[in-house]
Amino acid sequence: MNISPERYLVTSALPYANGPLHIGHLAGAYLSADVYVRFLRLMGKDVVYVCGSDEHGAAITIKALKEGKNPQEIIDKYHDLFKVAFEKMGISFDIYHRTSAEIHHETSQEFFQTLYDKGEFIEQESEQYYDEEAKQFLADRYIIGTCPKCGHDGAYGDQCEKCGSALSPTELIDPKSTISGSKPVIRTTKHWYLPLDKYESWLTEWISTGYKDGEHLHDPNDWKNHVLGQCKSWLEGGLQPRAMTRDLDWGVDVPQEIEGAEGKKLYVWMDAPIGYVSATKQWALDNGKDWKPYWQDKDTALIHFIGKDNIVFHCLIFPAILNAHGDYIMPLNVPANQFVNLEGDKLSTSRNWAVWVNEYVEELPGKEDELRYHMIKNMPEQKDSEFTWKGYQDSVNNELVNNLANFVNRVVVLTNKYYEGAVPEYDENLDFISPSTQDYDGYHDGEMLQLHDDLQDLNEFLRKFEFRAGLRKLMEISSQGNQLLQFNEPWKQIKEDPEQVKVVMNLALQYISAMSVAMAPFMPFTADKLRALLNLPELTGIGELDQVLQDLAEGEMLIPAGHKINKSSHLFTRIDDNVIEAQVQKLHDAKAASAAAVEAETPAMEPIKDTIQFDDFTKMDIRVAEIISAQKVKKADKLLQLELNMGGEQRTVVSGIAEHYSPEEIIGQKVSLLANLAPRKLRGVMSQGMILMAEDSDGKLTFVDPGKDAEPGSIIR
Ligand code: B3M
Ligand code: ZN
Repeated sequence: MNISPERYLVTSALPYANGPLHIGHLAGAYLSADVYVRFLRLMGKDVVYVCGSDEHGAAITIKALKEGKNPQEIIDKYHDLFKVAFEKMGISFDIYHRTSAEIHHETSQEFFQTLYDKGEFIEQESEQYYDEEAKQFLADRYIIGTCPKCGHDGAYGDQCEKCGSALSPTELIDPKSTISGSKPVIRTTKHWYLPLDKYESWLTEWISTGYKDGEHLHDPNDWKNHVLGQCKSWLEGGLQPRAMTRDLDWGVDVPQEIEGAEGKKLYVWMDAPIGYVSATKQWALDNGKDWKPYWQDKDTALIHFIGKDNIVFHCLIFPAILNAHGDYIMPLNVPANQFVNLEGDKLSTSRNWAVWVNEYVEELPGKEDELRYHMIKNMPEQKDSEFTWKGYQDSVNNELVNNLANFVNRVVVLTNKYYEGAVPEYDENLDFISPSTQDYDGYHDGEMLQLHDDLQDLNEFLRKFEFRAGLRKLMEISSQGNQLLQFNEPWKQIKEDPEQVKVVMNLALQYISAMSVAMAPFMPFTADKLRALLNLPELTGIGELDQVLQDLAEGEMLIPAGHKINKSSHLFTRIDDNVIEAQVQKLHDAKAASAAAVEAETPAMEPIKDTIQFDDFTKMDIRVAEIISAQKVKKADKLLQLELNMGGEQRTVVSGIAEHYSPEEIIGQKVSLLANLAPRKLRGVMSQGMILMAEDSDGKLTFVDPGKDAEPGSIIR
């Protein structure tokens, strides 16, 4: 594998434009990628970082249906929200694109056409659910019914969210279309499939050895274990042909030249990853560049940042598509993250258990780096992690304020106090004990080399996608800086040994200068603040870390003697308890409100009684009857005595409806009568049957009305 590729193409998963962004998304695919690309740029690498909104698929149309809007309104709304959230959080895409763009439709159609022309697809007929009222085939997510595994009655056609089972729509008991509510029927439809089974052997070799077509493309040891594990388990389970088209009315059209394309769209997982390519094309157009080397030159490192739920698509299906096309490189790595939980529970959009990025940046403005810091520190790199507001507060108060901001503040304040803000010149030959090496020799130089090595370690962590460790290293450097001051106590020494203090203060200033660059991948806004405080040039973000390393290796100063810095201002401020308490309260309130809304929408239903056989049902004789007279039953508030016309005969029935209907208003009402119920005496009146009534959750009764045209005496079955 080439460890210093000519260029990098870095992607973050395209978020579905059907709901706002929460901190779990942020930590999964965006902060990780952003730290990485900022680092690469600071090391002078050629890197393009692309992303955009995923605007197709059932995820979008279902949301539109729920909100009574059209899909275009939905994608516009969330695309705009994403752009604001990402920008505010400093996610430094080179382009944030969208899959509804024309260039994307063209690009994905070309892809499809190429695969089609090369004979890579197989055509297959399948039986699929069709909604006769809505006149359309139903995507798996459009069908709900009862889970055959656990009995949950809201299971989707592809998955039961209660028990987690993967399902196919035909397994659902009592399926219903979510579009019209009607019962769907099975129809035959034809689609183009990518025969993944055919690619299984090269995919297996590529994943487990890094070799493809005799070429060594990557070292599998560089891939995360959980990513390899998921791939291997898919491969061991055997790959199946996968449909690359859908019967839908929202998405990228199958190229119309292809016979049978009418009404068919590309499967969203066929078009979405090609969104990375079309975004790169648009970026190239906007910047006068060529997009091709980024996707087609072997010297490019293609890296996909995603959450763990997207692994199979990025490690198996998309590579298979790229390979089938023939002109494209394979991803060098797919450093997927696991999930973030929130205050002890899974993040959930539907239960409104989330910290929403757009709300965070509004409610805690200027604290973007605090969130970045805390999320990177707890990034779910290898296993799920947990966000708590208390943990966030501790990170800010104990680490950012007490360690980092405190160190910087002491250095800046003392420099202003002792040297009127000018970086002190020092005597290079002045030797004294070093806290880190316990050595008397070449104190300043030794510390500078130590700093170099620490930054080199930090680099190495970031290169290996170990962002938590990289951040820890940064904070260790800051702690060492604090120790430097603590150990040498310049505030005491300034009287006794001012020459020694100059060495210490000069060194401390070199430290914070180095940190103003090294922190930029993690906390770009704070890096800018610190640069301003030090009166150093604003970061371009290009090549500066590389320069710092070179300077340190060569003993060059990062901030020269005599350079004037600015007056102190605080990099971070403490987060008070009330801020945290308010956020936790808000979480619980939002969750309660959404639970209440769900309950209001779906009144608790009484459980269905035990199954009966058809024979049991046919024993009941239910007839249409008409009320011809009604009167109150003496000494019984609830009962009415009714005379019914049942066609050939007349019946007397006593019914418990007096609290719901007055005798006058029901004359002429057609009812459903259980006519062969054994007669029973009620308050001295023989009742010959029972009128069927519907009872709502408030206990209100209404007639089961067979309709005014129903003939008295007709059988109901
Ligand atoms: N939109 C799924 C998701 O948001 C999907 C990712 C596409 S990446 C090409 O998790
Ligand atoms: Zn289930």
